[in-house]
Amino acid sequence: MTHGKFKKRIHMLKTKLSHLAIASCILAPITMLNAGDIIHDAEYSILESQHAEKWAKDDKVVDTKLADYRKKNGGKSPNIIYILVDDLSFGEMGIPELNYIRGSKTPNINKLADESLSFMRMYTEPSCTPSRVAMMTGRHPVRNGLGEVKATVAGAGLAKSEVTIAEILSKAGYNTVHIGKWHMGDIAESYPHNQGFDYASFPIHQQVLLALMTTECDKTGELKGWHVNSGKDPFALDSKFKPGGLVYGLEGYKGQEAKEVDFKAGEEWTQKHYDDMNDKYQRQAMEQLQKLAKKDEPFFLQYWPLIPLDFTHTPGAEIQMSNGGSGVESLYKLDKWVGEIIDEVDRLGIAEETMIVLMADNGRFRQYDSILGFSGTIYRGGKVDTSEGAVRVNAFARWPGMIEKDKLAGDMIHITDIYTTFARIANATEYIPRDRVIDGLDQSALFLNGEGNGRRDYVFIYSGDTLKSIVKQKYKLELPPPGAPGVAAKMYDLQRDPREEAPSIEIALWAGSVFQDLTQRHLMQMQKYPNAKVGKDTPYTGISNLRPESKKMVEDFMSWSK
Ligand SMILES: [Ca+2]
Repeated sequence: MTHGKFKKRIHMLKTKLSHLAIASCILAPITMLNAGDIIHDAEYSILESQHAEKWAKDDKVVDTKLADYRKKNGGKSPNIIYILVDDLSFGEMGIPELNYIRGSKTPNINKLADESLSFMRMYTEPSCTPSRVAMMTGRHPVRNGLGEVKATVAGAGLAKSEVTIAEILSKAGYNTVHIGKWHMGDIAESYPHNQGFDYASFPIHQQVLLALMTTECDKTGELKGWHVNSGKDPFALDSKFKPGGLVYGLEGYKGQEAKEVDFKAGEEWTQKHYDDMNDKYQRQAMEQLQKLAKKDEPFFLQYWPLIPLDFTHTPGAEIQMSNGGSGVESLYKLDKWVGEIIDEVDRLGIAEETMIVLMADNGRFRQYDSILGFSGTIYRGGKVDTSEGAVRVNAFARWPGMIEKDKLAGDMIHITDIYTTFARIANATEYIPRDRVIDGLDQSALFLNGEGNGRRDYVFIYSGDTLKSIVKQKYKLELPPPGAPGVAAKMYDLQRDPREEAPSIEIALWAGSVFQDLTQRHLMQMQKYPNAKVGKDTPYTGISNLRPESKKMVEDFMSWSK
């Protein structure tokens, strides 16, 4: 191919929807879907058409395994514990060899890995809110307006119209509890107890507001100048410029208003509050586990800890890891907590009735590497990037007797697949909505039949609402920025170049056109099923005991947004 032809071919990647002829013939399989089938991304229908026979056979095996399991357990589906670790690159947990290299320890998570199927190719979204939304809704967050991380008060969040995994499992008879980080909005409809959980204990915001906007971090310069009293600027005229009156920890029961807990009017948020909040979530996770295990129905316990994100060492605490970073120290603590939970599952005698899945939500917060002590390990970049370092994480699934222990799986899997797979394992697939695109694929054959039974060989990587990268098999395309020439598209062989350091023209020459088709299929389908809107409301609705300073802050916020 001449350079001119190549350039033209790559350029077509950006022409989006101009080639209707190709797209309409490619879209045909979608329109043929029976009403009642889950609508997956267009790319999935390409795979399905090539593997329908094998997958139907495999599905029968999965159905038999699950039916036999329920028969042995009085008709009950298994309990599910889902632990999501924040901002941790692949290799930071579950792999003892890498603990040595990093000067860290994660003995309990390493033991969990030995008892689990470990996923070698788990992809997430590039940051906290998007990954959490993807897991809860089975959809890329671009589809529901939550592609961006919400850092401060926003008056926005997960819309009521989204159908969460907690709602699905509730319908199937599960008791559902969420403990810890939520980070999907500061409006009533977004709160976990209004999105399918019977009970939830969670901070309304994330760790920038909880672990960095502390008086300690202001003084040490880890988050400069945010505090209303930091520095005296005689020329600062706007007294409303710096954030104040934030709401911290909430607790809520399904159908009721939330209550702010453990914080009084006029109090200052400190590192001690953050430490206490973390300790409390671990305590509550243990208490809820004990309570849930006593009930007749199966349970879904979701525990999303705030640590290892921790920017200041707890005063007086001994540094225990040779790495010494605050995050690495906190990971050691979290590892102990994970061990406590797993030991409790075993002690309660429910190990064989409980599937435990532990994974990270995205790569490390690299801007704070020097404090946290984390690293990208094998991959380049960290959260908010679209390199593998942003979206490749460790993930483990343990279910004795049902998931083979001490195995690895090279199959590609995405965080949205957790949604669809949990639904299937809980015998609740019928509650997955059929009126919207569900990106999550059913990977129960991979979970239960092991490596080689995955159903995905592609992942779309969005940054906000912009499609930035596409992975197909071992190849990755980084789309050129708007206005850049087509040849600026970079392609990588992720096995030869896992750090994405040397874009390969040799791949681009043959793969340009196939990536173009793939992109078009995806975008065409998005026109057919338009993206939904983010939920919007006054911030801090649905809280029964707002402090006066929080009410004032809301009043100010609403005056700006008028
Ligand atoms: Ca995160």
